[in-house]
Order: sequence, then structure tokens, then C-alpha cells
Amino acid sequence: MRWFGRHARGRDRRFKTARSFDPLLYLVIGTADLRAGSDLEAVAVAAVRGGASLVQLREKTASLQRMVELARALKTLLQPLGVPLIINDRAEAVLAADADGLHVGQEDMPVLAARMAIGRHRILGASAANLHEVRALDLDAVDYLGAGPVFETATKADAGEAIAPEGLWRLRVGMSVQIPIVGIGGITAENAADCVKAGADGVAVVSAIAGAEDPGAAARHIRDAVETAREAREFGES
Ligand code: TZP
Ligand code: MG
Repeated sequence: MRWFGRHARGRDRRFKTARSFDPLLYLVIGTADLRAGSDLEAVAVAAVRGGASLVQLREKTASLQRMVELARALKTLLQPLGVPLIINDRAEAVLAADADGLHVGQEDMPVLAARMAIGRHRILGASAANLHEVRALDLDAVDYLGAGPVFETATKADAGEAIAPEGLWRLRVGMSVQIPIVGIGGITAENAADCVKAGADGVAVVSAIAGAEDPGAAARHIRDAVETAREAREFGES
């Protein structure tokens, strides 16, 4: 355990740098993830009303201008609901849309560069599948870790092999800096609790919400599962 640094236990709250957030249910969404005929903003708002506590805009092919337009539109809707908006991979879009944070993958910019680009007060997330990848990150610069794929997923072609809940557990116990871990990849209302039992603080979900007929109801089911599992963990039932 490190005693100094942004995430040190017992740190002085005056040094807290990121905006506060709860990773309980993290909707990750882009236009490619939607059912035919559904609308990105409507799905995001429905998911938030169903219980999503964080939203990430993940557009892999959009131009910067389009990304900024989508981000601004989402931010206008999410801000009054008190839900932070994170942008995948595009620091320029974070600044242009004044979004709440940035998420970077292993192949994106280094986390220190990302932190310098977005400043101290925005949320920074990074992806990792195992401790080897975690150790390559400057964790002091990062506010949460997206870990996975936990289960098989068709949403991200190059997601790599599923790490299973055991993989989450290895990260939880092996990490020297205790930042929140969010499981991602193939997560549904049926398996979300397994991620929490394995040490995740929340789950990130694409298709089980964005591809659902009723995204609000889908979010509510997953949120209920995560909340119940978090409470059980807190009270020592598992
Ligand atoms: N990173 C690792 S798996 C994944 C991302 C973005 C996709 C998760 O999508 P789904 O539909 O929730 O399995
Ligand atoms: Mg990326």
C-alpha cells in the first residue's frame, strides 16, 4: 500500500483531484451499438433513469467534429441528471465538449499524457486485462480501471481472451494502488454479481443495455444485481 499519492489510503481530502463518481453501472455507448431505429441520446437517458451512474461515449470511427457534437448533446442531457460523461480515447473531444473525463485503452495514449491533456480535475480511466498491463500504467494518474473482457463479447473484436471473475480478483488483490475496478465484457444482469463478488466496484456494459429492447429496464436489472452484491460484500455476506 502506498501512503502518498492521489489514491493513498487516508489521503487528505484537500488533495482529491478528480470529480467524484460512482462506477456502479457504467454505460458504454456509441452509435454502432444501438438497435436499428434507436437514438443514442434517448438510450443514454433511459439507461440513466434506470440506474446507470456513469456514461462513456465510445465512437470508434466518427470524426472529431462529430464526436464533439455527440458529446455536447449528451453532456447537456446528463449534467442535470448528475451523471458524468466520459469520452473514449479522444482527449481533444473531452476538452472541446468540456466532458467530465477520458478513458484510454492499452493502445491509446499513455495515462500520464492523458492526465496532462485533461488536467487534474477530470476523471481518467484506463483499461487493463491483467497485472502485467496494470503495472505498465502510472496508476497514480488514473481514477478507475476498466478490466476485461470478463466474459466473451462480440462487441469488441480485439477484446482478447476473457479473464473471468477470477481475473478481476487477481487484479483486485494484486494492485498496489486501490482505485475502483470496473468489470467490462459480456456483462448482463445474470453475471454482474459475479464481478462484484470478485472485487469489482461496478460493471461497464454495452450490448446488454444499448442493444436491449428496453434499455431503461435492462439498466435497472443490472443495477439491482450490482447493488445487492455490493451490499452483501459490505456486510460480509460473501
Ligand atoms: N472493452 C473490453 S470488452 C468491451 C470493451 C469496450 C466491449 C463490451 O461490450 P459488451 O457488449 O458489454 O460485451
Ligand atoms: Mg481505446
